[in-house]
Amino acid sequence: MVAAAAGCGGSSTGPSPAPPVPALVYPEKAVVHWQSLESWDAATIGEAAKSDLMILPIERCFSKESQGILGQIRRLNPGIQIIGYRSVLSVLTLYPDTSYLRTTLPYVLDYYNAVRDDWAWTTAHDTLMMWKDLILLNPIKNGALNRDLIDKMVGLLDEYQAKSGGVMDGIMHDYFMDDPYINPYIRGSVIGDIDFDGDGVVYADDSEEQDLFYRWQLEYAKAIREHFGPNFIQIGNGAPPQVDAELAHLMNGIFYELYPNNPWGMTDRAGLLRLLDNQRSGYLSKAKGRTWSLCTNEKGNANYNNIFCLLSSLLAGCMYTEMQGSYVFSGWTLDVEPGAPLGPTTIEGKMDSVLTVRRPFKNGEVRISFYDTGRRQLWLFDAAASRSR
Ligand SMILES: [Ca+2]
Repeated sequence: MVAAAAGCGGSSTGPSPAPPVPALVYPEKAVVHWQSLESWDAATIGEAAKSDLMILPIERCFSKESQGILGQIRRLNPGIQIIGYRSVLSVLTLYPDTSYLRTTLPYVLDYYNAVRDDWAWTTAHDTLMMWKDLILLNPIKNGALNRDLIDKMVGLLDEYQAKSGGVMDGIMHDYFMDDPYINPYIRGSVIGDIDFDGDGVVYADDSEEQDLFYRWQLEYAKAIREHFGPNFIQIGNGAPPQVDAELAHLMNGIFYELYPNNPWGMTDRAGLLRLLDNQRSGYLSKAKGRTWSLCTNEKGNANYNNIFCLLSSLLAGCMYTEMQGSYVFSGWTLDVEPGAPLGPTTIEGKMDSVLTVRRPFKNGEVRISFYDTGRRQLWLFDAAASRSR
């Protein structure tokens, strides 16, 4: 744990000899906080330090205003992993006040400038936006994969890691895409069609362009792996890491957004079965001796989605977070103390009647069951199960 205490995350000089991180406390917590840390008091810092992993926007990881608080958290929990969140293949438009960015969030400004010549343009020469203020970058340059862009992104990450003493233990990619996504709310304001390679054939009709779009994302993840080594944790959001073994193998964990339904509306049963399947041995690669997936749902509340995330994490051997309507960490409210797992997760029953997923722990049993429709029927930690054993 000395390496983590010293703030050493990934290394550009090769694999760091990090020991496996044993999970000592179940359930395993992860903090997800996509805002400034400035308002965190001692109590919040103490609660955050109870987690195994913490995800912050990449620019917040590298901000001087965060360093004191991140240092306190590392002192309280030397095993915690600090992960920088950044959107895949895109850049935010800049607010006019760049002097604030220069002093407080310099990574935002340097990243913006680094990729300034890589914006994607539509057939009508409009900027290609994915979300409000988020511009898609072009994965294709001169008809081939835009490797310059990958080099610039990895190079800037390396520069900031070095300057900060390796503050980040890994990166979260938000999110991998099968195809470019333009949010329906802004589609009306994006004029023209997608044509990354500018050959006059729009993306929807250009299979070579489609292939390069996806391939770029794989090569980006591969470049980060090669540069920062096997113990630099990569966590992927989006559908591809859940279904594509090639991409999953480049990842060490999956960020399950809006779990169990995910943004594309799976049934609760399908969500849990997918989670369990993804955590099978060998699908994701290990970093620091383990994988780093987490169940999240910002539409959470204690008795529904948050507890479902917690129970699912115990079944799948991953982490969970609690959220109350936003990506702002506000502490822990659930109180489940299962102790260590005593055996593997088992699935009983049938898809056309009731399906039950269970796992024994020292202090009881996790049990989740579903109706034939895939809707959840029962989800609990049953402490009585240990007394009857
Ligand atoms: Ca084209």
